[in-house]
Amino acid sequence: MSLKKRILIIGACGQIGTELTAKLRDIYGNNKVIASDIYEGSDELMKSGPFEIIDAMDYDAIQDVIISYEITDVYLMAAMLSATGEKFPMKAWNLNMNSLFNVLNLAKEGKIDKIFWPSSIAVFGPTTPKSDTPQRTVMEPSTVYGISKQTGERWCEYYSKRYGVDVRSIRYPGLISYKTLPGGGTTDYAVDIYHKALKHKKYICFLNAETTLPMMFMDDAIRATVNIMMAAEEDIKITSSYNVASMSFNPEEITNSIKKHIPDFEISYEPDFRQAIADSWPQTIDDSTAREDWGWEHQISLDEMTAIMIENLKESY
Ligand code: AKB
Repeated sequence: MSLKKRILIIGACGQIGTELTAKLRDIYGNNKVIASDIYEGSDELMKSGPFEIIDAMDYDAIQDVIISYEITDVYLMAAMLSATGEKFPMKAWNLNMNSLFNVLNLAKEGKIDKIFWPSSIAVFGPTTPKSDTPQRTVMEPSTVYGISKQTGERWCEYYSKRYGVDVRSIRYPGLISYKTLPGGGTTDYAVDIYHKALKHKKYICFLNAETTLPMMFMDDAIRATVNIMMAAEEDIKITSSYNVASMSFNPEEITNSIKKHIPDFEISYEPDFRQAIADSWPQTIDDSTAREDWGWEHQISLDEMTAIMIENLKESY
């Protein structure tokens, strides 16, 4: 582990950023990991190490923090997700693209060594094969978020090939965690359902019963993120973004998993505009390239995740 490594996380107070900050502080030491966001985060995050207010679209603000803390690696976690992006298309495009160009250009100028940038299963669209979606396939995304992630992937590969920028990326599926709530995504139901099951024993789902989507427990997502960043540069053969997968389920299947703990839990369905987004995405993902190139392996299944979620959330209700 490099003693000189100093990490900046942009978007540290969001669903992934909060847990990623904690994990990287465990690995590299609290003072080596600078958390940043446009707003302050939880007490735990704020007190466990340095924190800076940064707007991900402000190149100068990012550069100032990079210089003053001698940052080597940047994790750019700020983004507007699929459902909110459909409400504010230009805001989503501006945030998702400008923030990426800021860090790619800082790396191109030699001010940082390495970037992590998350892509998503949203890069795929209605014409993509839905089962075992391959690493390389048809990609015609139909959401602003998906278009921004697909474009971002092309730019990451371009900066890597043209300027030698070390940028690493994975296509996250829907992420489920008990620590931080997601915001503005189409897969968010799979977190909300646990909260409502414990609180009301009832949940009204905005997707229909048969909507199968790729999902992942947050611990697996954080491990994938840390592992791809630790992999040897020669093992990263894809510099756009890697497919990663662990489980796929639909609302009926997650309900059955919850019912093993809360037998009288009931779900009903009122699909809204997010149904069309979900219907455009893959159901299952082929992640064999990530497994071969840098040894990706998932650990947590649906029933294991349900047991962990219920155990950790039950105190709050
Ligand atoms: C969303 O639903 O928008 C995100 C994603 C799949 O990237 N969770």
